[in-house]
This record gives sequence, C-alpha cells and structure tokens, in this order.
Amino acid sequence: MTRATYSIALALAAILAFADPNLLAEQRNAARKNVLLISIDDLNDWVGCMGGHPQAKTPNIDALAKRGTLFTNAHCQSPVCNPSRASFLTGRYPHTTGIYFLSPGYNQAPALKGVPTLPERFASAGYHVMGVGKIFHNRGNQLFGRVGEYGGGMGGFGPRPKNKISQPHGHPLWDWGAFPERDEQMPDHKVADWAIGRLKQQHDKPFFLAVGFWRPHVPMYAPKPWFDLHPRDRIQLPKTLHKDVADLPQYARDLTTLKHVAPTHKWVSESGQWPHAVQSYLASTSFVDHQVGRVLKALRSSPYRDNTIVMLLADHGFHLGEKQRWAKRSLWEDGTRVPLIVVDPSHKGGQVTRKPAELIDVFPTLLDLANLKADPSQEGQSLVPLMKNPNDATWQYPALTSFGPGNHSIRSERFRYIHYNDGSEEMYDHANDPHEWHNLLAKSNPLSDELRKALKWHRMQLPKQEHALLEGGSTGHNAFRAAEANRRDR
Ligand SMILES: [Ca+2]
Ligand SMILES: [Ca+2]
Repeated sequence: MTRATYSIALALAAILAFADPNLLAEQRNAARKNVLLISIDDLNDWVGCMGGHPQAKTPNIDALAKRGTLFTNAHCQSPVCNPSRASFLTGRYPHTTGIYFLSPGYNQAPALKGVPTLPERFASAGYHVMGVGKIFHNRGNQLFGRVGEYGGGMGGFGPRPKNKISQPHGHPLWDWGAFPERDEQMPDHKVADWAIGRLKQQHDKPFFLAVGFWRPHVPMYAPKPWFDLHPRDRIQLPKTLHKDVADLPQYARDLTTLKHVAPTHKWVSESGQWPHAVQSYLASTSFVDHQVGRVLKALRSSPYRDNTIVMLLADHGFHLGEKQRWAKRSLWEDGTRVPLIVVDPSHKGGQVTRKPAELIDVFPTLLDLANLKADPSQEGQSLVPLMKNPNDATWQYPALTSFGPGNHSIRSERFRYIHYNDGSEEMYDHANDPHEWHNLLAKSNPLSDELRKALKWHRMQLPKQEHALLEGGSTGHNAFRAAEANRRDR
C-alpha cells in the first residue's frame, strides 16, 4: 500500500467509525453530563451512613449520601478485587466470564472479547476519559492511557516500614499501625491531588473521571492523626457470636479459611491485636474519607458542580473478626455488602433505599443517567427507577455474589441464601438476624410455610449456567481447590 492509499484507507476507516448513528447522536448531544466515579478498595459498611460500625467517622461520604441516593443493601458480585472489578467494569457476572478469583485479568477472558469496558464505552461516546489509582486490578488500568489519560497508581499500597508493626509473620501486605508520618506520603493523597488537578482544568468535552483509592486495603497504615481520631482504649470490637461457625456446612468453613493469606482470628485475638486492627481499619477509612472529601470539594468549586454525576462504591466487604475470620473471600454480609451512593443533578437528594442493588448495575445506571444508549447484553439493571422511587418501585432483582463455580449467594430485601458447590446451603433472615448468626437451614425444626416459600424462590435465582473456572494461581483458586479436595475426601 502506498502512503497515499494508506491515508485514504485511514480516513475511510475514521468516517466508518463515526457513521454509527447512535454514536454520532451521542457525541453531538451538547447537554451531556460529566461522570465522577470514586472507587474505594476493600471498604465494607463501616461508614457512618451505613451503620456498620458505631465508631466509623466518614463525614465526607456521609455528606455525599445526603446529596443523592444511598443504597444500603448493595452487594459486590465477587468478594475479591479482580473479579469484582472485572464484573462491574464490563457489566458481566463472574459466572458468565469465568473470572471468579484474582486471576486472570478481564482482558484474558474469552467471554469478554470485544466487550467494551466502562471507560471505553464513554470514550466511544465522545467523552474525555481519565483515570487514576486503582480502578481495574493491576495492569488493567493501562487501558485508561489507551482511551484517554491514566494518572498512574501513585505508589499502590504505599510505603512500608522497614519492619512490620503488628503482625510479624504472614503475607507481606498483612500489617497495621500508624505509618507513615504525613498524608502527603500516601498514594491516596496523590491520587486525590491528580483528580483535583483535572477538575481544575477546562474541558472542551464532557469528562469521565475515575478515581480509585487504595485504602483501607491492607496494609492498614495511615498517619497517626487518623489513629488519634479513634483512640484504641475506646475501640468497640465488632459484635460476634461465640461459636458462630458451628451451624455452617463444612464446605463453607473450608472455603472461607483453607489456604487463605489473612491472619487467623485465633492469632489476632490471642495476640491482643484485635482492638489495634479495628482501630487501624477505622483510621484508614477516615483517612480515605478525607481524600474523598478533597476531591468532592474540588468538584464543588469547579464549573462542573451542577452537571456531574457522582458515583461512589467499594469493590467488596471485609471481615474484622465476624464469623471468626478476617479479610474478604466470603459469601456472607460482611464479605458482600458495599457502600453505593449515586448523586445526579436531576434527581432528589437525601434518599435511602433498602432494595437490593449490585455493583454490576453501575454500568447500566451510568449509561442511563448520561443518556447514552443502553446495552441489552449487560447483565445488571439501571438503578434509576430506585432513584425516582426508592421505596415503592417494583424491584424483583436480588443481588448475586459468587466465589467459584457452584458457590453463590442470593441477597434479597429480607433474606440471604447461600448455595455451595457440594449442595450444602445456608439461609439467614435479616428481619431478625442482621449479623447472620443463625443459619435457618441448620436447624432440625421444619421451616415455616413462609420460610419454605422464600427458600424455594431464592433457589430459583441461582445461575442456570456457569462458565468454567478460568485457570490462574491465586488465594481464591487455592481455597476453592482445598474445599473441593476435602469434599471428595468426606
Ligand atoms: Ca478490593
Ligand atoms: Ca452461626
């Protein structure tokens, strides 16, 4: 091909790319709103407005919730970073893609070939796309550079002291305590700085800005003033039930403990570190809330304050001793419940809904709020009906969370039902058991008619087909295999 014919071919390709009437209409729409997406790593419901811990101090997230709709019954699709993010950034469930654990990345799944991610979709609609920090897992974030700008990870999980502070053994990331000295040394401070810089710029096109914070993910380090906000001698431990795990199927206990990298609850409690670890999580959360506040303040003082959709979420929950365990990787409320707040200039603020919501709903919701064409192949629902009518909307969609093939939890407005790959089950009634202490299916008494009906309905919500587990080496893979091996031995 000569240079001239090559140029003509390029020009033709460009014309064809823009000839899609939907894309053209989207790009021409002058009244388009900007999007600010804030993602927080490993933040459970220990947020003031979520009520997960009485001592949580998150004034900025609480104020954001007052300006929009707070989904108090929102859940991740997987209780681990990579699959959760792969799911909400593509609009596909883990059982559709086979990405159940920390590997492989979203771009290696055959089922996701040709599926646009959230930032790519906004780029094709003519948005200026920007990202900073942790949005995708690991190298997936380089995608922002290909469709727009990526500000970098800013140092990831951050600086670490020469010697661990609290947990001398175990995984290198598993530690907690006051460190380093100043906020400015923290990657999340730099993530916020980058986002603030972009909010101060003049943008000729509408923007999609994704800001991904790294805390409270381990190591639970934050500068000392954030610890002083939560004095250790007054720390309340999470409410737990002695021998809570006694009524769990053996498979559930195996899947949530075998081959895990978090410290055991036995070690944390016997070493006297439990209050310190809780303090460190609360301190890390207050620190990240402060960074969220800095970004939101910059938005408020910018020309974009009245035409920007703000969405705040976390990728999954976190145990701090509940069910006698630590970290994520469980199908219980502590593992799946996440903060989810949506603020849109054309919707009322100060709304709260208990209807189940899923992170997989984020993509269709943003398309809906931004007036972009819906993608029927996406598996989530737009949450806009709940923003219009938070309590009375007809809403029959429960939240599905998966941890390996055959291991699924169904969370409805009132119940949680869990099905494991060996056929064992759990059910909890949140109307009188908010901590999921009493597995209704472990009792010898027959279920009431009402509960039997509920059980039947929840069983019917399980995935009908499942993509096979994509191979990879990760804690999740190891735990899943260990649970499967024990099951075969029984
Ligand atoms: Ca995470
Ligand atoms: Ca129990």
